[in-house]
Amino acid sequence: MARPKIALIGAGQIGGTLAHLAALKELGDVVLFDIAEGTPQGKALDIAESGPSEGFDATLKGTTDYADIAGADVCIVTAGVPRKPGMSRDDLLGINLKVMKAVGEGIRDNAPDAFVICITNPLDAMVWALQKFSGLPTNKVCGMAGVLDSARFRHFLATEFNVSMKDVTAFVLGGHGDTMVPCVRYSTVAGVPLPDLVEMGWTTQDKLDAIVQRTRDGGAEIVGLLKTGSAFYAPATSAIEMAEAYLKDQKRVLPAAAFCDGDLGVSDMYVGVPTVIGAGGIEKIMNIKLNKNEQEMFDTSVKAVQGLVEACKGIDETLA
Ligand code: A3D
Repeated sequence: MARPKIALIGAGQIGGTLAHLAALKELGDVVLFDIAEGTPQGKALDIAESGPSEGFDATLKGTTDYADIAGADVCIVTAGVPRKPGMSRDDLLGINLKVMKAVGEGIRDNAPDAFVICITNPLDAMVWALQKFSGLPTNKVCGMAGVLDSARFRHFLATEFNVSMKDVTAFVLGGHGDTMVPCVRYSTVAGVPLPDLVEMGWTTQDKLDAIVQRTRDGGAEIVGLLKTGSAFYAPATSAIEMAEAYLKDQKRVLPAAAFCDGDLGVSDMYVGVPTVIGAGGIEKIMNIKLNKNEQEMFDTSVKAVQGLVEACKGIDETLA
């Protein structure tokens, strides 16, 4: 059986890391696409030359021609520009919307059967626009943010409790922005919810609140340290987790920016929700119950995403 084909649209910091991880995990053959002539070809060759030492057989090809992504099983989109210090994700909207149009059409014309994972910011609005521009089914187009935000939350919690990352489950709902909703009640250490751990004296409410805020600011913290761009190792790892769930039909329960059609009270919009990812793409959205406080935070987050979607419609009339 032929190896799966993984097309990475954007060969920058995240794109290069995605290619390396996909090859190391032998998820399939990799095509790196970018408009910057030389960058995708150089990165593909560099990573391919690590194959003999690592012992992987995946092929890597760099290209500036969309024809090379033909028949891709998975497309991961990072094309666009990242944040610089002082910028919000929303500041990227105008530039990256134009990029989504070109990418959406490129995928539509060359890889219409692919499972598409968008990473470009502002995430929830860009994945919405990408689905519209590409015309692919909504269950085959999603955005990566929740896996990363949840991983950051889990990392901070495991460090605070001094327990294995493996035993900390957590998830984050809503838009990938300052209004994201880390779900404290649904986050656990080996099944024990965080509020119980506060009662048990494992941490204090103040410390937990600070961790929630640090999770919300997780992207900005890295941007502030790097100064020249945004996070790329953990974002790439998170998207690879989603791609693997699709390619291996793992039915993983992962938070993702998924198209909501009445789910969690949201309609005709992409927002971060718990999903099941398998061979059918986004196979299911878990319609979890939120309490009053969580619902208010979720509504605020949804409203922020809605504002960005409206801004997209204002910029490109074909989206209206
Ligand atoms: P960067 O290293 O600048 O790579 C972006 C690449 O896109 C560059 O190589 C560009 O040449 C290329 N590009 C630009 N326009 C096009 C086009 N029309 N077609 C194809 N390629 C193009 O950025 P990065 O890899 O660090 O980040 C990529 C995106 O991911 C940015 O928008 C970030 O804001 C976003 N990001 C999202 C998250 C989430 O959790 C959602 C996390 C981190 C970064």
